[in-house]
Amino acid sequence: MHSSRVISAVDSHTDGMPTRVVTGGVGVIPGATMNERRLHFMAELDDLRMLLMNEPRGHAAMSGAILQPSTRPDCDWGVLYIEVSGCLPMCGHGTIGVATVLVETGMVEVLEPVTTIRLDTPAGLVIARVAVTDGHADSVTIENVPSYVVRLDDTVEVPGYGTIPYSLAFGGNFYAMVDLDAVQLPFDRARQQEILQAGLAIMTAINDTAPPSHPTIDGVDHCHHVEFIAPGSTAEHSRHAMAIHPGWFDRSPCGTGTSARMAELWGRGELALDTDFVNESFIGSRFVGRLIAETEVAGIPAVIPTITGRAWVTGTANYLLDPSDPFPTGFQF
Ligand code: PYC
Repeated sequence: MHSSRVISAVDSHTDGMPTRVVTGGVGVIPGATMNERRLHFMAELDDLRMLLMNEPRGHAAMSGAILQPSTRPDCDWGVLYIEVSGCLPMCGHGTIGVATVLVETGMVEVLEPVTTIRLDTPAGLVIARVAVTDGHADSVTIENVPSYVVRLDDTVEVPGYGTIPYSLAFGGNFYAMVDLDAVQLPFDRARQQEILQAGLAIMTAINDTAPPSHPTIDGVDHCHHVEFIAPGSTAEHSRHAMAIHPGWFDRSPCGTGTSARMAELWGRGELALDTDFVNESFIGSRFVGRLIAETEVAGIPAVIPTITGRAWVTGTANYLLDPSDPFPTGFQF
């Protein structure tokens, strides 16, 4: 066995969506903040993301998180989110996976019934409260970054689809929210390729004509997620198909997407603070969200969401790179 790299990881899934939590073999990424580390990683170290996310070590819907020492004195760990599509500023299912792994491996001091972990993410401080019984992480509630509406009831011209009504909100990433009826497709996984094609066309049209930009987080300036809202969804219980660049669906109910959706409903006056919102994924798994406070982002009215979900550890591994491997950055199929 020959290896030029050895990366240690604990694999998990959050309500169906994988998070490969990298616990060793990376070293400290340069940067004074986690967002600086994210920008440095994307420019200089992206080979590592591709090695761990692409086939054959990952797959077309792979997701992960690299643990780092925190850059701020008030946090326990820093987190860099990695996916097939790049490095997200924040990932809800990934944070629930990270918190579960930190508790179940003893990488934080574990307190019962609740272990509180403060995480330094590229999008800002995220607090994870883990319900623990006999060392087992039963569920995780994350307090997410401020979430806000960018636009309500706008339209975009989408080649092949016509004029599509949508709203756009930030919940850690930017999300376009579109009624599935607007692209005349049913909420049916048998039609996933058509739904995906519509989602990719909508995000391209938005990015070409009116790309969003976060006022305080550098390099967060595009929409790579389209949340297709299923018919019959309400401000209490919503079902959706989350189409993500470059071509996959979130299996989990998407923590940052749930946050964006709650910000949108709050912006419409349809969701009050301290009220449960159940968000259901394309595979039927659920997160429970709440808005717990109002705040602002560079003068824009915003809300603080919490998201509750569950994750399970699925394995531990050392991922190797043999110097003669013809696919050192993997491949997408
Ligand atoms: O849970 O925030 C999330 C997420 C983003 C992309 C996939 N999952």
